[in-house]
Amino acid sequence: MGILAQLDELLARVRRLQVEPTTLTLTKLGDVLSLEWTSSNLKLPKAETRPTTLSKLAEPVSTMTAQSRVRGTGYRWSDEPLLQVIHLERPHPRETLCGDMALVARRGSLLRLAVADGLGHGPAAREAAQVAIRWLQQTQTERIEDAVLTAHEYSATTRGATLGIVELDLRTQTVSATTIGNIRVGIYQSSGRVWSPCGTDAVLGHGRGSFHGKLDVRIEKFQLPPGAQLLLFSDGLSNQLRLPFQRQQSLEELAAQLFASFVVSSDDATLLALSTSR
Ligand SMILES: [Mn+2]
Repeated sequence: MGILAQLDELLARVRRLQVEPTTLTLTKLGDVLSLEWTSSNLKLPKAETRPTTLSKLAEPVSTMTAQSRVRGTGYRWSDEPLLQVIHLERPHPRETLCGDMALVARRGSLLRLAVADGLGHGPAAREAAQVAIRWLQQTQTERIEDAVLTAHEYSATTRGATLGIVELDLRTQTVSATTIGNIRVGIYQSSGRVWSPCGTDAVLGHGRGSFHGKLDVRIEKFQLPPGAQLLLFSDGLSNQLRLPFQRQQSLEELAAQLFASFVVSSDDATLLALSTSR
């Protein structure tokens, strides 16, 4: 499929979210064209009614706050027509800046994704997330372990952040991932979550240099099953997050549905969704 056909299909999908993309960016990297759309005020679908057994456990969900100020960004690549990434974020209801930040960076056959959640919310949380993501951006060519340790070191001057980071090898469909603190990383299929890395219960930027605070970066690998979705999300979305029973038309719609159904009203919220099959 040529990039123009992809663009057509993409615009049709984004239009189904009842919004025109505010910006559309085409970038040429060698032979590969990358396409990125951004919309600063996505309209979300109605939250899906959750089954009673789950809703008892679930955290309260405010559709009021979910319906506004959701920023969406989508990524496609001309040489990988089935690969796509969607990033949705919304700041804490009382803040203007989101204290979560995300990274989507492709280098040849490697795609690196990250979500950083600055502790608390507001400008200081944003700064912590920004420093972590900036250093992860600058260390893309390094091994994930080294990239995380560098981000950890430079985050020491901030209030700290939690982190989820994933690298997908597009040739082998192998996912390498870890989490530092409570960012959720998971591979989901229709039956539910099939895999999550164990990660480390720590905070990026905290305890640097101290004996007990030494950051243990544990990278785990998993083969991405065909048709699965890879999700990264901050604790602004409920840990109860599951794929909806009704299959969505597109990744854009799936991400918007998940965001609307599982966003919590008391925090910044970020969802990164990757699919290699729709
Ligand atoms: Mn948070």
